[in-house]
Parts: sequence; structure tokens; C-alpha cells
Amino acid sequence: MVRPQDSATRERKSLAGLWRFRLDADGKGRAQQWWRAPLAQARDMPVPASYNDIAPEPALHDHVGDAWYQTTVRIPARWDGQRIVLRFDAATHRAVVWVDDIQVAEHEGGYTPFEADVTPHVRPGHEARLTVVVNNELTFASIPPGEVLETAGGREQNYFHDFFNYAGLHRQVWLYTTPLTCITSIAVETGLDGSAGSVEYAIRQSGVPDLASVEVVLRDADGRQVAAGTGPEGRLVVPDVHRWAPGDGYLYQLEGRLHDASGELIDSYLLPVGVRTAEVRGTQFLINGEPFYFRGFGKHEDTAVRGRGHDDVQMVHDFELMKWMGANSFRTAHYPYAEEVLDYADRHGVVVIDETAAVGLNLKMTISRSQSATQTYSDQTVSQATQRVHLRAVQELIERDRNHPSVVLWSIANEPESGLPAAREYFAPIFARARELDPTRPVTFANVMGETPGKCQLAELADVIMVNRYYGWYTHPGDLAGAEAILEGELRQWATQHRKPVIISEYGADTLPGLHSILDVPWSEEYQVRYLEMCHQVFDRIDEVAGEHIWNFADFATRPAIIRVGGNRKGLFTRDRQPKAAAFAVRRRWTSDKDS
Ligand code: BDP
Repeated sequence: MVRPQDSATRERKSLAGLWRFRLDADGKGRAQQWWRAPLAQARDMPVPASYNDIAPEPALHDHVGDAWYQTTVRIPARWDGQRIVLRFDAATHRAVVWVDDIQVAEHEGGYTPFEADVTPHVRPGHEARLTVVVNNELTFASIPPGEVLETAGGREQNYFHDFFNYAGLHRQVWLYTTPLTCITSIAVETGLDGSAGSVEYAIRQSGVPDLASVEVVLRDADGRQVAAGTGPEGRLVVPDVHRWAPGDGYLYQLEGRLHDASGELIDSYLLPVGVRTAEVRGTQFLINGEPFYFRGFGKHEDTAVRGRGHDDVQMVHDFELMKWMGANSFRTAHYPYAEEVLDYADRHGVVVIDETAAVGLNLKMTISRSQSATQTYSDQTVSQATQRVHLRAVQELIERDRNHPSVVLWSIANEPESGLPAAREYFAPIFARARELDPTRPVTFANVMGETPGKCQLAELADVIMVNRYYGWYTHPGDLAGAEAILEGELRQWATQHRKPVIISEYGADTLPGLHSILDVPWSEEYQVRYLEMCHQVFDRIDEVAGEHIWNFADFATRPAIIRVGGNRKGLFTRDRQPKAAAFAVRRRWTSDKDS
């Protein structure tokens, strides 16, 4: 699958706007075939957005089950003779799609795109009715997992992760064209050899392969051709390459072209390409052969009203704030982010750890307990059925994001229970699948507190030791000296036992802006500052530490819990992006080697 784009041979039309919308709490819409007619009792709903916070209604906010979206679109008359495709950048967590009365697509997984060739079902110049049913139920056979409980108050969604289960059409919806014979996928892998760079490409096309010949042109940022090739696979060499590097998001543009026997252009597809390498060597993480230290955040796609809905205004603002902080990287905790986010990171030289939505494969967490089970891995809980969905999620993530130079590391899960042999059985094939799909990038997961060196069965499988640690918060609250000793002891153990780079992918303290204290009082702004300073002193003493990602960039919504005050408050910024005292303190650390 290649993304929709406007090129010499393609055109796209965004379907963002107000759609008709109806909750289906009783789940009767499918039986009653609601797609067959204009949606009755419908209200307006913006796309893209989560639906949960759009109106002040508990039934909408806490809805469990199906929700229906519908719109009508006129297919441009000039699209006659083209292949017409309907694409959803995401539908959380699963969806079925109809064009008029015909089912055209079905997809599982809330954060990766899917599409349908709708050419036979639409008529250029005429209107088509698009209906989507989006379902937000999490079960042990979904990624992330959860359980739907029948309670006195009705059906309730329980889940084992610490962020609100927003749902809906969170990202763009596109109608787009391709020529009938067209490029269906492009994959690139880049390398460096002294001052030269290489771009290995593989292009697939639909239709009869012999009908069209493939030609590839690589241009620099000024549009000058620097290399060219023919055939569906090949290797381009760029002398004196301008490398993509952290802080220098230099992009070439690869044009894949299909020509017919007479030399006529049939299809043209444009792909930005950053030439760089990313690898683990010993205890270092290298980008372009140079040690890279990750400075940044675990984030969320989370804002007021929109929930998880993508918004360019918010995205650019968040990147500007990260830049102001001196951050050079972030992790897409805890799901694949909108593709626009990765495009921006590519263009601006921001480094990304790209994560699947496999969060909460852990029934030992006290914050979000299962009501039905205690064993994480079993036939009734995280099982082979979960693993199949997880493998598919890894595949969809890598297929979607493999061409982004900003992505340097795959994270296949967050905080799974990892101390059991069953964890190894479950995860070994997932590591293997990630490496098979992309041999060029290291693979890891975020290890949870308590699964210490020696106990964790997965660290051995990972290329990087990535740990989430909260000494001084969930343990040793208010006791920074005690926290420091245990944090340092554990990180040193990781470093000596595994001889791999260690990234602290989460550390943080909830903080209420305006709460102050001279003493070490958790929740105060001063405590967040001192807690982070303590962690930083430890990291600076350990050579194998290759990165620090503070949890979290900004406060974010969670389910109600007595340890959550209006959500998770570990942000350096509030949910509306106002800085807490720690933002200034960390900025001093992260910009101290610069003039700013
Ligand atoms: C970790 C999780 C993260 C939570 C964080 C916290 O990875 O999703 O939000 O802790 O408790 O367990 O703040």
C-alpha cells in the first residue's frame, strides 16, 4: 500500500469535515443494516477526531460498542477511467466500511491505515454514500487488550493501560485515484560508504508486470537529479551524499515511474528519502556511525475536545515546544501516530522510536487490574489469538513506516509481563517477525519496573535495553536519596549484564502546577524538578545510558482513578501546553551545549 498523493498521475480528495454520526449502544445497527439508508437520528460529528469529548454526554464519553459514521461524496467526473480508492488513515479500534449497499473493507487495529478499491462501486460525476461502523471494544484478542464487563451500570470497558480509550475516526479519510496499472508499494533501504550514500529500492506494481517498465529518479532537495535506475529493484548511489541526521532532516525525493511500451508515462509516485544508517554497536546507539543520545519524551496523541484526533495546529505546536526544550527525539507511546507526525519528524531531523499498540499485556499492574483473570499468558487471556493480532500489528506498522528516516528503532510492546517463560514464547516470534520485515533497524520493547535484570526473559531478545522506571514516584515517594541508590544500582546491573545501550524510556513524577513546597513533596512543581535532576545525575554517571525520554511531554486523559487528578499529570507541560517549572529546568539541561 502506498499513501494517497497528488502526483502527475494521481489525485486525492480529503473527506475531512462533518459526518453524520450515531451511537449504537445496543448493537442493533448491523442487524438492521444501517448502511442501506441515510443514518436515522444522526448528529454532526467532526472527522478527524475522537467522538468521546465532542458533546458533554456521559453516554458518548463512555460509550462501549459500535458507533456509525456516514457521509456522501460526489466522485469528481474527471476521475472517469481511473482506479478509485477509499482510504482510512485510522479507525479506532476496528471498522467495517460500505459504499452505498456494498461492504468494501473491514479492518482490525486502531492506528494503522486500510483501504479499498471502490472503482466498481462508484460512478464518476455521481454521489456515493459512505458508511463506517467503528467499534471500540477491547478484548484479549485485540491490541491493546482489555475486557468488556457487564456491570450494574451496563457494559463497561476495562483495560490494562493508563490512557483514555478514545475512539472514532482519528485521522484523515481519503478518496484518491491511481492509474489502472500503478505502483502499489515502494520500499527503500539506505546505506553509507564513506562520503557516498546508497538507496536500495523495490517497487511493486499492479496489473500485468510486463506491460509497464519501471524507472526511478532520485533528486536532491533543489530538484537536481543525482541518480537514476531502471527495473523494479535496484541500488542507487549518491556521491557526496547529504545525510539525513538528527537536527538535519535533509530529504531527497525518489520518483518511481511506470512507462508503457511506447514510453508514455503511466504512473508517477514521489517518495521522500533520507539517507542514513541506524544501528547498535556494543553499548552505543549509532546514527550514521556516530553515537546518538536520545533526549526527549514519551508522548501521547491527546488534546482537549479532539481526544486522539490528529490536528496539524497541535502537531506543529508540539514539535515547536519539543524544539524549544532541546529534545531531539520522542517515542510514539503507546501506538503508531498519524503519518503526518512522522513526515514532520523526517523533515525536521527529529528521531523517533516507533511503537505498536501492544500496551497492557500485563495483568500484574496495580493501576489497571483485570476483573476476570490474574494470569497474563493463558488460553483465556493473552494467548495465541492475541499473538496473531499482534504479529499483524507489527507488520502493518513496519509496512507503513519503514521508509521514514526519522524512525530508528521499533518498539514492539510497552511494559508486558516479561519475567515468565510464557512471555518469551509469546514474544520470540514477534521479535523475529519485526527483524524479518526490516533487517535494517534495531528492535526493542519497554521493560516494566520489577522485571529486573536476570528476571526479565525478553531483554536478551532486544537490541536495546529500554526501561520505564519510577523510583521516587511509585516507590520511594519523597525519598530521592533512596530512589537514587536503587535506580543507579539497577541501571548498572542492566549495563553490565547485557552490554547493550540502555535507554530510559519513561521516568517522571505527577505534578500539579501551582503546588509548591520547599520539602520533597510529591505532586509539587519543585519535586518534579528535583526528581528529574536526581535521575539525570544517575544517567550521567553510567556510560551505557544512551537516552532519556521523560514521561510525559504533556498531561493526558486517563480513566478515573484515585491516583489520577484529572488525568495523568506527569507532563512537563499541562494538557493545554503551559510549562511547569520542570520544563525550564530540563530545557537548561538539554540546551546547555547550545547557544539558545
Ligand atoms: C507506565 C506506562 C505509562 C503510564 C506511566 C505512569 O508505560 O503508560 O502512563 O507508567 O504511570 O507504567 O504514569
